[in-house]
Amino acid sequence: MSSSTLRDALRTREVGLRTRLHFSVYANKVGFRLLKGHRKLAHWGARRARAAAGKALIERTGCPVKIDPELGYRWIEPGELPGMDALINSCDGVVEGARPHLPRLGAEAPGRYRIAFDLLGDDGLDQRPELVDAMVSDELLACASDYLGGVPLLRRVAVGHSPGHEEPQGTTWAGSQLFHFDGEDDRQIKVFVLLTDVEDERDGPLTFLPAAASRDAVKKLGGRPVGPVGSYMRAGPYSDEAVREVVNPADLVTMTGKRGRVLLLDTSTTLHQGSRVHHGHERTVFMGVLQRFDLVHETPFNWIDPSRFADGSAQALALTPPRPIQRNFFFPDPLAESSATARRGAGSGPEEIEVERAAAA
Ligand SMILES: O=C(O)CCC(=O)C(=O)O
Ligand SMILES: [Fe+2]
Repeated sequence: MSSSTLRDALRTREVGLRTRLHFSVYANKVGFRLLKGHRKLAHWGARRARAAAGKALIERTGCPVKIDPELGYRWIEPGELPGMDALINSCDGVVEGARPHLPRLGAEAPGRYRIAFDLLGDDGLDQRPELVDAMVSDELLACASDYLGGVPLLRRVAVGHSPGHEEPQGTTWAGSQLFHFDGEDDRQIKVFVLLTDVEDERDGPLTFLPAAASRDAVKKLGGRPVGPVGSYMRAGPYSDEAVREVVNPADLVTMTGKRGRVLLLDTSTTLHQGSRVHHGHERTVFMGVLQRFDLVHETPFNWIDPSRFADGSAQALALTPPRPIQRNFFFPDPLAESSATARRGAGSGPEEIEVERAAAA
C-alpha cells in the first residue's frame, strides 16, 4: 500500500477503521483489482452455478435484449421486456402517498443527497410483487446474465423522487447531481423507468456519457473517488468545469421522454449525473439495480422474498444474497416517523451506517 493510500485511510477519523481501510484499498486501481480477485475466489462455487444458470437462460430465451459494453446502455422499446406496464401502474400513487412525508425525508437526508430513492421500504415493495416480477423476468435476467457473466442479484428496487431546487436561481449541485461513476463493481445494470414526463433540462434528466467515451474521459479526469470516505462513488464526483474540459457536450445522452420510457444503464462504466431539477419542477423515476453476486463494494439492499419462485430457478437465485438480512434492516417503512432512527439503529457499527449513507444518492 502506498503512503498516500495509507494517508487516505487514516484521514477521516469519524468512520470505522475497517471502512477506512476498505475504502483506501478500493479507491486505488490496483486495490480494486485485488478486491475483485478476492471476491471471485471467495464466491468461486456460486459464480460457477450462476454462470451455468445464466447460460441456460440465454439459450432458452435467445437473449432478445443485449447491452453493448462499448455503449454501456440500451433503450428499451415498449413490449421488449415483460411486466413494464404492470410496473408503471403499480407505482401509481406512491409519490402522492409519500407527499406529506417528503419534507421530513428531505430534512433527514444529509444535504449532499438530492434524491429520495426510498419511498417504498421493504414492506412497500413486498406489497407490490409486480415490481420484482418485472425485474426478474427471464428476458431481463438473460440480458443481465449475458452482460454480467451470470445470474446477478436484484439488490434494489426503488421509487425515487427528486424535488425542485429550493432557490429559483440555484445551481449548487451536489452528490449524484454531479458527474460520477457508481462503485459497487466495475459493471452493473440499473433499470430506470420514467414515472413522470421528463421534458427538458428543467426536469433534471439523468444524463450520461456512453461507456467508451467515459473510459477516455476518466483517464483525463483522474479515476478516484473524491467524495467522503465510504462514498459509493468509484470515481468522482467531478465539477462541471472539469467535465466540460474533457467531454464533448454532443456526446452526452439524456433520459428525457414520456412517462414509461425505459433505460438500462451501466452506471459503473458510464459517467453520469441526474436530478438537477429546477425550481417548480419535480421528477419521479423507478429504479431497479442488478449487480453481481460477488460485487466489490456493498451498498444497502432490499430484503426481497425469494419464496414466491421455485427453488433453484434463476428468479430465486436473483433474490438470494450471499449475506441474508432481516426484512426492514436497511429500508424500514420510510413513511413511519421513527424510520430514520430505526435505520440508524439497524447497523451494528459505523460500517453499516456508512453503507446506509452510501445508498441515499
Ligand atoms: O438522479 C439521477 O438521475 C442520478 C442517480 C444516480 O446517479 C444513480 O442512480 O446512480
Ligand atoms: Fe450514480
